[in-house]
Amino acid sequence: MQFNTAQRELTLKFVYYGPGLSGKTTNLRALYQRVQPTLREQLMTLDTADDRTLFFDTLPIVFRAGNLKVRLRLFTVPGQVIHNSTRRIVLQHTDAIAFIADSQPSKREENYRYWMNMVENLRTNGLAIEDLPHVVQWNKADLADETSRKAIETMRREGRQPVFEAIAVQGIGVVETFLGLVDLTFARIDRVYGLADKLGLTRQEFIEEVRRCLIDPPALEQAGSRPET
Ligand SMILES: Nc1nc2c(ncn2[C@@H]2O[C@H](COP(=O)(O)OP(=O)(O)O)[C@@H](O)[C@H]2O)c(=O)[nH]1
Ligand SMILES: [Mg+2]
Repeated sequence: MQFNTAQRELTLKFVYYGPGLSGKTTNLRALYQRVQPTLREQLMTLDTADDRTLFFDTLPIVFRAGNLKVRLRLFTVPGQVIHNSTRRIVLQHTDAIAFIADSQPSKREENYRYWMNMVENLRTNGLAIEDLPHVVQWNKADLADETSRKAIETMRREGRQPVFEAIAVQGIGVVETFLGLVDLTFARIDRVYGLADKLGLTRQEFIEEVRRCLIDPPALEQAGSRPET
């Protein structure tokens, strides 16, 4: 988190992590479509960039909340095994993580491997997943089977983090995941930095401002996550 008191500017970094092809880039594309055009900057993705050194996607969203300027910087990591050093670098100074798991039964093992890979890469950056706001999105719900649904239910019951289901390619569940992460992140940095006091902005007001950035935002209860983590 960067908080520039003089400029009243808050910058938060969100990383979408997960195995290759789980739908991280698709999440950012779908979200981009739902952000009010005046507030979104360029979405840069590897698929469209000619520059081969660009190994991640990035989507900045800039808006005002009260008299505060908020910059949300969303990143994805490349999933391929060979890009681990890039994943590690993208994770530096991250404020929050959306782990995009693939609901296809054949991807069970890979989801787990990439979760462990993320934990390890966080550790080398001096970060711990337990201390970071994070949500899990089970994407490709259209390709899930009974065993995937059971795994998702189990994870929900364990209650370590908010769990969302999505079909990112149809734009389903994408905004809910994002808002869940925003909410959790604000709660966390408020607790650590007393942000609400410093900004004169409550968590509810903050999430309302973020919802205002979106076209056709979901109802609050759908976007909600657990109240405190
Ligand atoms: N069936 C299905 N396909 C999806 C879904 N989300 C993404 N995809 C497809 O999965 C492939 C990989 O998606 P992409 O976003 O590039 O994955 P990334 O490697 O995690 O960035 C693409 O062909 C997407 O169209 C989904 O919810 N359902
Ligand atoms: Mg991608």
